Amino acid sequence: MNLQEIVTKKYNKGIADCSNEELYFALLEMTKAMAEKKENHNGKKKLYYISAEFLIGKLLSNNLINLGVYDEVRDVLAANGKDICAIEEVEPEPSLGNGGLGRLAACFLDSIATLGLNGDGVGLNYHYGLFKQVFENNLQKETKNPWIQDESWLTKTDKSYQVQFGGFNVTSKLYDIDVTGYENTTNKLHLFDIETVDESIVGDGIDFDKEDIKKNLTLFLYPDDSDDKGRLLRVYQQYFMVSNAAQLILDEAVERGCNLHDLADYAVIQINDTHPSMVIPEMIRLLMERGIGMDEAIAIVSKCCAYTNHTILAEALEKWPISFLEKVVPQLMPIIYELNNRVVAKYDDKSVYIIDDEKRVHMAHMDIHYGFSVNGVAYLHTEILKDSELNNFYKIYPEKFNNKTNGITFRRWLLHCDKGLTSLIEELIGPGFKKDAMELEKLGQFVNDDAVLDKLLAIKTENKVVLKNYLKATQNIDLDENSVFDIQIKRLHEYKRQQMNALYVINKYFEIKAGKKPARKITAIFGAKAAPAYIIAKDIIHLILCLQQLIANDPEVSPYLQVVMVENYNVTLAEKLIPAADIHEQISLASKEASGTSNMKFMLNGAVAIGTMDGANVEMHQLVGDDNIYIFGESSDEVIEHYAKADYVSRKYYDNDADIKRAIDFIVSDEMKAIGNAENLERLFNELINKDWFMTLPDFESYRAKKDEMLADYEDRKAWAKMMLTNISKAGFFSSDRTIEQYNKDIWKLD
Ligand code: T68
Repeated sequence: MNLQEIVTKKYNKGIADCSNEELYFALLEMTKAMAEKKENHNGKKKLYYISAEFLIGKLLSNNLINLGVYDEVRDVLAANGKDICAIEEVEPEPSLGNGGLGRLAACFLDSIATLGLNGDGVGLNYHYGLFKQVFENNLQKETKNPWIQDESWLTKTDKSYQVQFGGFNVTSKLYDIDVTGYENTTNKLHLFDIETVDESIVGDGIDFDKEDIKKNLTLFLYPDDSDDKGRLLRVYQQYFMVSNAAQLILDEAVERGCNLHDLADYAVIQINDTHPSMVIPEMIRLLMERGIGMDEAIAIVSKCCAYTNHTILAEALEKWPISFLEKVVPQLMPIIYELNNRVVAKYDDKSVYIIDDEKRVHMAHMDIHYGFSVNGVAYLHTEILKDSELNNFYKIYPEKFNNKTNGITFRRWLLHCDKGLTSLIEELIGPGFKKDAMELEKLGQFVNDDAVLDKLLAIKTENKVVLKNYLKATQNIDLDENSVFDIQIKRLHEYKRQQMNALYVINKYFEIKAGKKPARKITAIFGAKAAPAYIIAKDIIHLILCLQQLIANDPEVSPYLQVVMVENYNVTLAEKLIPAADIHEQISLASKEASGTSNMKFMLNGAVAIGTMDGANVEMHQLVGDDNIYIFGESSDEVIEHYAKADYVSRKYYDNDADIKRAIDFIVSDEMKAIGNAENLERLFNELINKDWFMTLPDFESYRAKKDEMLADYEDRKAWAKMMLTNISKAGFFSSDRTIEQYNKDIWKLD
């Protein structure tokens, strides 16, 4: 049925007479029906990408693009006086992830379907996604973030499993979301839920009774894990996810003709970070229940499971106390003990044991011993895993380690979010880049073509105006499209160093006050959510919001400098911010950002990076060369050495560098305290001068100098446009289609 037919059936009126809301639901119905028709795979082997997070974002436009009907639908709507962008606004965003890891999983599903591979995602149907951020008195407040409506992308299936917890069991219900590949097959995202979840136990905020598991199991993405109750709930969620996944995998394999002994010919499981790691003992348990002996069960599962590591930050590598697992999943403990005993019998190096002396289970260790592949997410990250973080494992299993540099889906991050740029590219090199991203290289021939460079600059300005209008309408923020848009959007974390960007702003503020005015107004745009229990991260948000207010109200400075912190940064906002960026900030402390993926999105949309030699920035730099990226700061080797020697003292930088001292002192100045809270500002001040664990201060001078150089270069508009074009032309490598082809070739080996 076409749109008009659905509208007639649903509402008995014409498209022109429908509200945007009615049209959204009609399009939802149409899209789901179209996707269903394209289903079905008959490959023998199937991939299961298990992840606690799938940050899918809004789905309407993306599905219309992938199904090849976007232009047609847009035109039909326009002919009836309707604007497809306004209809997109009706869709609530499913924010089922925290950040990069969850968004990566969503990009991967898009590429898996686009490449026609037989692979589904498996996760949880959280009723409330990542909290909605609101600013009150320049502080972050968290509120709940519902996304499920009566009619939604979810389709309730008749699949249901029993999941046993210590002392009680639950019955699951499976919901599916179609994953449409770009002009190819449709796969599924399987999201498990239980029907006893009770949304009424939450007020307006995000607090709820963490102990009533039947009512809260899938209520929230990432319940606050700063206390034991929250941490236990995480374990319940993780086991619920993997027990369902394992049952589904075995059922489907048997349906396809598997006899369980040959499971590895039918199923491959990608474990996305350690959140799904319990799938290993659970699969072993289920195979034993079905009559397979322990040795063989372990061998089978070890041939099916592959693990992706996304971080070297120690606090994120999950270690669950045995007491937690005894309580939640007592049936797994004998298996986990056995898995550990086998390691202990073989190696006399405690650092590779699954269970440590403090009676904690190291989930990553289990994955490495009992999986066949371990991968990092960018070249540098994988090298660090091999050389230091996981070196003891690398020495045992060098053949298991491999790199898979992250990627992004160009459907969402170019075709959907930057339609102007997409048509310019198509005009120049034809449509081939939509299927083969490496064709973007062909843009290289236009670097000296003035007409092309002018068009590129004009598209950027248009995108800046679109962002300006959107932020005015939705957040009452005023932007100046003639200023430089310098954007840092990502989770708030000290290692990502938003605080260093804020110190730059303060320094610039002083320079302007002293009469040293920038050639053009600078708009420093931030977007970031802080984990609800991450105190210093919230203090950094407070600092940025206070600076925003202080500078906006200072007539001496505001013509030259503006700070904007957008509220509730999410995928939808990213889609508007990224195409409008001139400069993007990738300034993590070298060695700490495993890869980063916003760096790739910005590059593809013609922004120029200022960044450290960290994560995938290293590969970006290699692709575009010194002349098209602004690199500063200490190298990862130098940083790792500082940690090893414990020789960094932030106080020395504060005492010896007048600019640094002036900027940091300003945080606790009377002007700032008149706007913000002394407690938050003082805590941040003390953290910076006494600890600064992620070494902001040693890199500050080189950062400041590099950014000033960049801003000066921006004034040569032609030279800048060349850099933009070069970045776009080299972005093909970062397509998630390339990443997925590599996963398939080296790890999954699907037909
Ligand atoms: C990110 N990790 C990496 N983790 O930080 C980023 N972790 O460099 C990388 O590009 C991205 O993964 C994709 O590989 C995360 O996003 C989490 O969100 C997370 C959440 C809970 C616990 C641990």
